[in-house]
Amino acid sequence: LQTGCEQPTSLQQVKRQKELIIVTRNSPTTYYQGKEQPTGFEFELAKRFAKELGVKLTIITANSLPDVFHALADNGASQRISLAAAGLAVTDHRQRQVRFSQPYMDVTQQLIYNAKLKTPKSFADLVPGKFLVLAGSSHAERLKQYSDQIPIPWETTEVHENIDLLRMVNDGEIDYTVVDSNELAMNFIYFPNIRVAFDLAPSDKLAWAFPKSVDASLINRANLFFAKIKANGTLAHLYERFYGHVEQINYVGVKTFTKQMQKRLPKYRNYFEKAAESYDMDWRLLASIGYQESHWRPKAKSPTGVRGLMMLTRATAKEMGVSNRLNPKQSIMGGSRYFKKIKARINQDIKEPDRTWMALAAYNVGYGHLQDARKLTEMRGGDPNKWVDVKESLPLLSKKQWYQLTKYGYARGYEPVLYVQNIRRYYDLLRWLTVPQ
Ligand code: VAL
Repeated sequence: LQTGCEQPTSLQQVKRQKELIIVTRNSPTTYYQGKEQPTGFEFELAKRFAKELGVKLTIITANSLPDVFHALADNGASQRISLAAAGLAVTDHRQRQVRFSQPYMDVTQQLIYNAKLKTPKSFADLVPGKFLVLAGSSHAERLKQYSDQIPIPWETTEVHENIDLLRMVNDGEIDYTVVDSNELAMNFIYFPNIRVAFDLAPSDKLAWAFPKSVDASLINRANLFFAKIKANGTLAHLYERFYGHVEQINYVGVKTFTKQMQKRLPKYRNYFEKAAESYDMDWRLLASIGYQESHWRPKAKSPTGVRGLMMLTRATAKEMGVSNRLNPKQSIMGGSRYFKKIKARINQDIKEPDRTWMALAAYNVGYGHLQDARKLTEMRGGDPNKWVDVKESLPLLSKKQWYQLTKYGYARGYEPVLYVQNIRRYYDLLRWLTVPQ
């Protein structure tokens, strides 16, 4: 009838303008500039959604949470913003202002305090001090609901991000804050003085927010997209990439690490840098391997006969031209060269960073076992080129029903998984705490 004059749907609109414009926050869990390109969990999701729609992605960053919602509300006007992808929790209050997609992640709000304070078991235990949360956040909304139980005043800020609040608690500038569990998981390794007091029930669901006035077409398309990436493992893969390896860190480990970074590492840093230069690698990765192997102790020894800073076997040492395994320089050069050699054997189809994780696993458990685990991964319907899948199969190498199917048989398959996890956490710390040369 009058199709020609009808308003385009929100989905048609995006396709016509050939551009998906989203608003987000610049933060570790959402969107930030990585070493070479932008990254962040929300960015990676949005990038894939835009690709699926066949349009280009444009990012607008809001300076605060209230600004995220203003940007959405003003959307019809000039900015043409389609949605907000900003780690947003679905809350009652917000549901009156915006429309949410299906959730893509569950998180828990956690009360964070400085370790020198007494552990609060509940709000009633909070002692007078500074309690700060993000303005307009799901956290502020939750605190309002609990207000009759909270004995001290709390304030909100528009000028900080949650990462700042964590640092401020760590440094004793404030006493309490609330952040989401995913934000804490990703960042607490950098803040040894913060602790979780308790969870603020119930848990929250994170979703994308759309302008209230919008028709359902783009939201439906986003829901389809979420259903698809849940089913095909993309979401799990992204989750592992951003949050996977920090889960099991313990505070003692971080403290010892940072202590040894000042005490032992300076003596060997030079050798790691030389080795990295010779073999075209990041010295901080090599140093992380060295820490995992021996805590940077050149005279380390194990009952199985491996020794030295990089814990080389006699055979490997010989192959790498190491005449004295207890000489730290030789050990570092030899170990790095050996790692390089193993890495070169890893299937060319495996992309970074998975390539590095697989090489580390092979360095730890042996190349043959890694290949076995990759075959098991394939048999089980996983992707043998993805670390997130292969690390599920490695532990099966210690179970007979599985190892009897493999070429190289039994292996302590849990070890390489822990090994890689530890090294990734040390590597994160070193990248955070050292300035590149
Ligand atoms: N999830 C919180 C919120 O919804 C923050 C971290 C964005 O307000």
